[in-house]
Amino acid sequence: MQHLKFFILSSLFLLALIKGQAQPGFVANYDESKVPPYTLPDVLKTTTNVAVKSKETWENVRRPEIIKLFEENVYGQMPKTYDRLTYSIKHENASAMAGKAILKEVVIEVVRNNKPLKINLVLFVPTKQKGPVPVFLLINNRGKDNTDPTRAKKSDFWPAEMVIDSGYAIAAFHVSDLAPDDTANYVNGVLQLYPEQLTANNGMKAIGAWAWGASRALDYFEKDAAVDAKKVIVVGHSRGGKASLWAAAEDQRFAMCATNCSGNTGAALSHRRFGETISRINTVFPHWFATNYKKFNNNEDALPLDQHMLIATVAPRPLYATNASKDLWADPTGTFLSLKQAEKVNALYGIKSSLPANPPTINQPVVSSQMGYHNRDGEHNLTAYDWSNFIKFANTHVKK
Ligand code: GTR
Repeated sequence: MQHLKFFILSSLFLLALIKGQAQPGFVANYDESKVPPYTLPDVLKTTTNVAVKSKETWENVRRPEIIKLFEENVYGQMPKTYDRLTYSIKHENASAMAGKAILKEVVIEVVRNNKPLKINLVLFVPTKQKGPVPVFLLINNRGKDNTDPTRAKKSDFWPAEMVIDSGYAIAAFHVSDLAPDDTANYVNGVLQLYPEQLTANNGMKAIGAWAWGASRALDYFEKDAAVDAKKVIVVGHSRGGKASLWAAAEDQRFAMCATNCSGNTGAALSHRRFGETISRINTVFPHWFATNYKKFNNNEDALPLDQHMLIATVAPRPLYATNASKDLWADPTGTFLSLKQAEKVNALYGIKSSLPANPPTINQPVVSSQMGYHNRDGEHNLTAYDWSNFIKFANTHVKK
């Protein structure tokens, strides 16, 4: 009996550890009445307290200031230069998906200081479409079989057929090509090209590396006439959703961002301390964010920022965020509030803000607004439902 109890308890602990939710002594708050009072920095007020009233001041002063704050305190620097980027097509199939698509398996090679890095990109382009097409790019943080180029295995995590049928190209790369997702090995990727990042307190780590990889995929798209590099939609789920948001913030060439169930240090507000918190994420995933971010463990009130400001840096480009009803860990309310706070940047561009005043009910997607949102019924995941709304949203705001 004792043995059985021990077995069950240790299995549960192991499961929690795998899910990344175990941290001794950590109890997540899921009670709205226990959210502490907090004050968010205003997206439209500079650090020297100047009100931002024009898109010029936003673009020249406040936006760069916010990006700097996130580089310094959260995700680390984003290296912008390299010595060389080349690519080769490892495999091509002109009649993939029963003739609906062209498959390209691309190897992107980036070199800096004589050190090479290879990024494997899977790309399907619809055959029916004339001219360059917009493309959805997934930062894949789950199994590589989710983006099976042979299509023997199909997965709603990357529903390539559905996206192709909707007239978009679809691409993906795996995070492990940039930074393996573990504390010991994350250095064995792009950080080998930028070793100075490893010793800097504001050096990028895994999430920064994945976002950097998304920009290199975009560099490739600029060389491929089949896709429209001005219409690249960067998509990520959860930890990948934190990276897709950071990629869209750092690289204004991305035309749209989809950040799915990205939660803490993704789209949700940290000041709320609802569900996952900064100390919890930094403890269980010490290899994700810059060393400086650890200063804010159990110290949210000292943050000179919050995630609404990051969302604001994507504006006026369209952004779609999601949650799942059973995924309170990722704080659906805090995500919606974050979007609401960021919405006012669109007004500087004369774009009407049209998110509802309160979070929409479950399975009520808001797709007409420049900032879109839904809270899907169900668990923490990236599903065909989520993708179908990204497509509807992109049809309105990107494809046109
Ligand atoms: C969790 C982590 C979240 C989220 C998630 C995932 O364990 O706490 O921040 O990133 O993993 O990526 O699925």
